[in-house]
Amino acid sequence: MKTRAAVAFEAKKPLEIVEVDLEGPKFGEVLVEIKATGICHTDAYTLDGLDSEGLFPSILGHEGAGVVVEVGPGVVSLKPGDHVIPLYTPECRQCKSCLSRKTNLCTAIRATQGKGLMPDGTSRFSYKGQAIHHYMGCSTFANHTVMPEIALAKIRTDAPFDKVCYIGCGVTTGVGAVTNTAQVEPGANAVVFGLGGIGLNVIQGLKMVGADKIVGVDINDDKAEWGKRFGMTHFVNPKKIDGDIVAHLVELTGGGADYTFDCTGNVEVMRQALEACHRGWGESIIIGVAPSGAEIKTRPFQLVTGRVWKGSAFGGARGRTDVPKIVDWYMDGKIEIDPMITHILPLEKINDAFDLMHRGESIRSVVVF
Ligand code: NAD
Ligand code: AHE
Ligand code: ZN
Repeated sequence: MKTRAAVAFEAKKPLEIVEVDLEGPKFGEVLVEIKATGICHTDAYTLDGLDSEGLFPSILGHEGAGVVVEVGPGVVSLKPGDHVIPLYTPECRQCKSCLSRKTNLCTAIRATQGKGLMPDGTSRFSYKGQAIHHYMGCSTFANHTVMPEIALAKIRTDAPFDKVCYIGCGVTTGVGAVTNTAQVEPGANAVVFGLGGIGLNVIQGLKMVGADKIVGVDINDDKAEWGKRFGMTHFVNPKKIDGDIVAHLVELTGGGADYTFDCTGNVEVMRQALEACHRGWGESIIIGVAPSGAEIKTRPFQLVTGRVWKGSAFGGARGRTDVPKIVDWYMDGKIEIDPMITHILPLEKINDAFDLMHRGESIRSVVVF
């Protein structure tokens, strides 16, 4: 079939809207009509050529929601008409990682996914006879995509696509980093670095679990109001304080934070986040994705004296199990999504979404098909 897609033909070039060819679903695969997709900073990072796994040409996008159109042979858990959220972290429930119960990082199809291919080692997308890579196993910047069954979460049919698509990455990543990875307890104090589409969801997760002091740190003053809107109690712009940001935050949190979260992808900020933790027990969670080749550093003494460095991918969520529950949280008013979706655009305007993000003017832009 033909479908409309925004194709990344080259790094650092705008996406081009073209009609691509899409092969139907093979064994264990599902054809999905994407109804809406968010634009996450990770899409921009890959488009900017910063991802060591970045491939071109490809169809980016990993924060979508849509409807099952057709299922391939062997598919048992989905049928045409089901509403789904694509999962860049699948949940096969059979691999060593899934069975360990220690991680959400399912390994069933990770190798081919990282090569921009379906599990059988081929692509379903092509343009003028040339194969186009899939992205993060999702490629939601296309009106239709093919996904493995294990990478689709079935969700309730009354949830609005243009809101719950955000659960496909940003909401789950932010809230899940608090509830799954850090397991923040009521009364804890926390510092969140970077108040964008991820950081604000960390803040709403912290509020939800009953954190006490919630400090937001951002170099963009406009983010202060946004943070307060979702539960931030204190705002710090590192450019506007006298002296060292770490010392400032340690003082503000009465000796250091119980939990800190990096939602910037900047390795200098990651170090600040670790060092702003309380001696003896503070935990720092890295969520931000750093450019290819970047490395983190700190004095080992920081760890010897009890600070803990952790990372979190997709908020530690097991997608097929947890995503439908997070959709329920949204539908029941336990978490908010609507105010964070600052821009709704047609596919033809998708490059504007990247510009808005780079200028710090959006929280989340969503493309509706
Ligand atoms: P965003 O662009 O919406 O927000 C980033 C925020 O960080 C902005 O408000 C910006 O002003 C702020 N910032 C930039 N430099 C800063 C600095 N030096 N100090 C303080 N604040 C600073 O991006 P996003 O969509 O929220 O994504 C944030 C990061 O999380 C990205 O690196 C993205 O790739 C990553 N991410 C990771 C996962 C995961 O599973 N681990 C999932 C989604 C996104
Ligand atoms: N491909 C990059 C790393 C990119 C990365 O860390 N991705 C996160 C999700 S970001 C979503 O917006 C992730 O889940 N990583 C786990 C995984 O298995 O990819 C690189 O450095 O090679
Ligand atoms: Zn993302």
